[in-house]
Amino acid sequence: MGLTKRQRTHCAKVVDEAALTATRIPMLTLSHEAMDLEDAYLIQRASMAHRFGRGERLVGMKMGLTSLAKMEQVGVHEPIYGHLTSNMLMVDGDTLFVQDHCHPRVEPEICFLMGEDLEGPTTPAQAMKAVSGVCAALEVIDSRYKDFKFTLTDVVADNASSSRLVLGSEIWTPEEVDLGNLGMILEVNGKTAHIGSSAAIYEHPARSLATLVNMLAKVGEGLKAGQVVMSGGATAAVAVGAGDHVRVRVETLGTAELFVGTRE
Ligand code: OOG
Ligand code: MG
Repeated sequence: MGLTKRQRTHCAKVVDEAALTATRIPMLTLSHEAMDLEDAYLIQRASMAHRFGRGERLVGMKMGLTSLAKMEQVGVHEPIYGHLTSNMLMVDGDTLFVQDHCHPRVEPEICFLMGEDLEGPTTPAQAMKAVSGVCAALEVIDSRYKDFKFTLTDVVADNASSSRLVLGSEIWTPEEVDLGNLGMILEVNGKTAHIGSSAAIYEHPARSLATLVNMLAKVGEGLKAGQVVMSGGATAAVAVGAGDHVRVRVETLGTAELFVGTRE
């Protein structure tokens, strides 16, 4: 670890306040060059502690940068994970308020609902045995860094840009659907913005899930029954603004949608 505990505590407060107040900040690594990946995940966890202190609950985890399109868009080529909290959950068809975000982007995903606790090491097939449901999902990401630009450690410290998630209303059991190659279409205002496949999500969304569990096992953690897991954007994310309507259509699984508006 390159940073002191005091420096990590400071960084956690900076990213937490930036998210809370929707304020764009300079990359942490500009002032904390020595930050390594271990520091970054410790900062992420310390920033979550601020959220839990305000009454937010952990509802699940997400994988990020699991598709080539996502990696290329942000210039970081390594999968990462982040924490999902109760304040991030939106109901299918809800409105996202621009004032609550720095520069929101939306991406099409597939989400797992955990039916059982799951700890690594695991394989994709084993991990799927702990899944009780799958659904189409939209993730709203909102890097707190200026110009949406960051390094690997910066984005990890910023909780993998997590901001909101919308789960589709149709829940399927994993036995009912082959997740290997489902078509995924991201529509903005009724027009196709990106076309992808679930195969783009780390070759298979189940592989993304297993990788998450194996990453968590390295720090002695796992997933709990009832948690949700976002497997990662299948295509590049699209920037959205007030007035937009965004919908993902996933073959077989159905849709998830949100509106973007301005709080009066
Ligand atoms: C990092 C978050 C990545 C995904 O699905 O790939 C992510 C970012 O792009 O800002 O959520
Ligand atoms: Mg995502």
